[in-house]
This record gives sequence, C-alpha cells and structure tokens, in this order.
Amino acid sequence: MNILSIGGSDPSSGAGIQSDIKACQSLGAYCFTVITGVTSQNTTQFGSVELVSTKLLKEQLDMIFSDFEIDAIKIGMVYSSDIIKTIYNSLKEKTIPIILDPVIKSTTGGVLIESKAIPFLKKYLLPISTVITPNKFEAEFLTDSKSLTAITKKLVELGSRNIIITGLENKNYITDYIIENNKKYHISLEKIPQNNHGSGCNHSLAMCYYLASKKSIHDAAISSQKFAYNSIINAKNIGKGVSITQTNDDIYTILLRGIDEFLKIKDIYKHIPECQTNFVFSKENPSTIHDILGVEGRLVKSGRDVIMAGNLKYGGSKHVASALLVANKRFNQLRSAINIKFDTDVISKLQSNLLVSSYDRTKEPDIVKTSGSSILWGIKDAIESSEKQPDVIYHKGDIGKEPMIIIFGKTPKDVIAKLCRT
Ligand code: PXL
Repeated sequence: MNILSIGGSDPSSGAGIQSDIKACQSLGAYCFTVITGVTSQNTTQFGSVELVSTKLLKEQLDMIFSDFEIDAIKIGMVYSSDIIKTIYNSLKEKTIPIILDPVIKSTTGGVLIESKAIPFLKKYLLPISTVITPNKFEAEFLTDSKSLTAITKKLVELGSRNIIITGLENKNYITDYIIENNKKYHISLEKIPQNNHGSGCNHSLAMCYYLASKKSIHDAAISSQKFAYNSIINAKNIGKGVSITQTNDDIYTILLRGIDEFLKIKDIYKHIPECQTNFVFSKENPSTIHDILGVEGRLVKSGRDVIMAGNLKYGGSKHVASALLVANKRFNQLRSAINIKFDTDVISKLQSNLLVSSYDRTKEPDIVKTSGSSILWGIKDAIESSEKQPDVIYHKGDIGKEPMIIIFGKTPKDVIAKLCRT
C-alpha cells in the first residue's frame, strides 16, 4: 500500500508529515512525503513557517508520480495560494482517493494557512477531494456558519463530495458527523478528556489508508475514528505541553490496556513466577511468534510491585507466544495468553468454573527435553487430549523446570476476567 502525504514538517513529529510517516508504519503502509513547508513548533508553542518554492514543490510531486504507484493521497498543511495551485495542477486528473485535512491552526495556535489562501483552498482543493476531514472549528471557519445543517450545505455547495466533521464533543461522547454523498449519519466513541497533538492528522491519514484499502466511506470512517481514538489513549506526555498522540495498531492498544488492568489487580505480585510473566496478544491466524505481541523483558516482580520491564514487541515473548501459537492452531479463537505462578489453590479455583487441562513435563520425550521445545510438546499434548477449547493449561514442572499455569482467552480482557476468578 503506497500513501502520499502532502503537507508540512513538524519537528515535534506529533503532527504533519512526520506523524503521517509513523501512522503509515503502524498500519503497514509505505508513506511518500511531499513537503510544502517547514514549521518550527513544540508541545507548548509555534514559531514560524517557511514554504518551499513552487518549483521545488512541483519537482517533488513529479518525482513521486513518475516513479511510484500511489494508492491514495492525503493533503495537510498547504499554507499559500501558490502551494494550493501547484498541488491542484498536479492532482486534478488523478482518480485515486484524495483526502483533504483542511488544517487552519495548530494545537498551540500557530497559523497553518494564511487567510488570503482560504478562497483558493475552497475553490481548488475541496472539489478534487474524495473526502474532507475538518474539525468543528475548521468546518465553521470555512463556511462562516455555526449550525451543522448550514455548514454541510455550504461545504456541499463548494463541491465537497464526502465530509467528516471530526471531534464534536458532548459530555460523554466524541462524535464524527458524516455526509456521504447525500446520506448523513454520525458515529461516536466515549470521550477521552485529554488535550493532544496529532489526533486530527492521524484521523485523516487513517481515512486515506482505509479508502486506499477499498473500504467504504462508512467503514473507513469507523476505523479511522477508532485509530485516532487509540492514538489519544496511547498519547505520551514527552514535552512540557500537550501530549503527543502515538499511533499503534489495535493489537498494541488492546494489549497495553490489558496489561494496565493486570498491573492494577490487588497483590498481583503473588501470581508472578520465578521466570516472570508474559502477557501476549496475537494477530488473527498467527503463523509464527512474530505475529504475536508480547512484553520484551516481561512483567517483572519488584518487591510487592510488578513492573513492565520492556516495550511491547511482536516476537517479544518466546514461551507464552509459542504456547499460544500451538493452542491457536487447534482453537482459532484463542488469541491471548498469560503465564502465572503455579499454585494448587489457584488451580482448584480455576477448575471450579473453567476448563483446565494439564500435561506432565516428566513424560516429555528426551529429544524434546534437549531440543528446548518442551512448551510446544506439552501444550500440544494438553490440547490434543482436550475435546473442548481449554481456558487454562498447567504443568507441575520437572527437575530444574518451574511448574506453570497458562491462562488462554480470546482477548487480554477475557484472560484477565478468567484470572480474576482465582
Ligand atoms: O494537525 C494539523 C497539522 C498539520 N500539519 C502541520 C501541523 C499541524 C498541527 O500542528 O503542525 C505541519
């Protein structure tokens, strides 16, 4: 998948083309970048903007289009009428999806388009865009209107085909209002009370990606809203001002939330074995442990605390991920797992309402013991002797091998719910 992002450079990498490169990477797409200008900004302030010449802008566009097949284009900061006309001339014949994020001001109040360029944005870029993604402020500003009905009427009159007005807030929800050809509808997610830098860029980039992936406007809008929402949940407070959104895939966001929940369980340190804990979540139909996200460095006991001793990484767990891989081959719905300390009390509690299976490590064939693949052997053994999808598999250890419990589930949340029955 090849995405072209046309926009400005943001040295904080929270927004603009740097953010689009990161978002593409997390979605598994390649991001080409045509830079309209360079901004100076951080999480507390905005400095200035310097634009590239129209000659250099045109050359960048020509270089990309003469060499690569582009699946969809996103337009961000355009700033001046000259930049707008140059982009228009290069894109006007294109038939691939074009997503326009009509950015006007940065999070910290910096100007991203000069006022005399606004009529050019409306005249040239609105009509050639498949979708525009203004936030509430931008939609109001572009149409000089307040009500959603008046805003959408004017945007349609200006030639917009599909419109997503993002981030309409009420007490508990954040809503995107969508005008798709003549259909109007809205989609909502619960509100996250947090100011951030980058969610608008992430939303429009995701829209670009999902339309390039041939999703319908409706489905792309839902996925993009979720992508932006996740990027806010995972935002990091790395500067002195607003948090910078972090784009990750769903697997990452869901596992991270699961780990947060796990770490909050009272006295959870009592469940951590000598060899420590890993908590994993897999893509659908994993073929190797590199399709399974785990904690590189594991969840480690430190006194009465448990800490995450590394980042989440595909292939970050060997043992628990290998166990899940085997379990998933037979029971495809199992996509998450955690290992906890062996304890007979825990086993009996789990047995009272879950399907618990086991294997005997002392029965391991010698060849398995020396080849180091005993976890695969054991899980296979337990899985094969289990008619139904097991929730838990344990073994009582062997000389030099710590006994262990592994809890399996569909999602990290499911695994935690099972764990909480102990
Ligand atoms: O989020 C819109 C945006 C786009 N492009 C650049 C920006 C910003 C916001 O700060 O700086 C370069």
